[in-house]
Amino acid sequence: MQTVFILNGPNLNLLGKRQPEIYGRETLADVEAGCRALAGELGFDIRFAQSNAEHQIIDWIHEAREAAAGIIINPGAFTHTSVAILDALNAFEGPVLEVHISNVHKRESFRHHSYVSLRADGVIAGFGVEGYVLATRRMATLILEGRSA
Ligand code: CA2
Repeated sequence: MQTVFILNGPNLNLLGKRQPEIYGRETLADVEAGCRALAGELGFDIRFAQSNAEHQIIDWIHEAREAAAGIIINPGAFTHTSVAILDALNAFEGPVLEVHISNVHKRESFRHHSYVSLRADGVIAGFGVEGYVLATRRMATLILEGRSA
């Protein structure tokens, strides 16, 4: 069975515990459960992970080169700063989807630019944690398209 990596960057471990007006009340464990259930219905497995360390996220993206059919990533604040994560994603051949819980374009101007968007095949922002589920569904389509290409 194919695996999709769902990677989360800094501070997302606080989801559901702080700033619910921006990020909602669901925890990252709730998000993982929702994605896992849908992925199961769609016929693939997920590996769901979060780290506050940039090098850890880069190492997971490198692992994905051998182990994942696609990557869904919410890089947190690294979205706006990390050329290193962009470089790692550029070395991954499968589909990449970028997710943001909040609508970054409605927030401070430093959140309007994403290095990761230069690689992402699709971007979801402002759909709350539902964005992860929508990305999981879209990933199934992209993986199927990849198989027939
Ligand atoms: O909207 C998103 O998903 C972000 O990637 C979240 C990042 C932020 O730096 C990006 O600009 C947009 C911040 C993640 C912090 O997550 C928290 C969750 C709950 C409480 C506190 C922080």
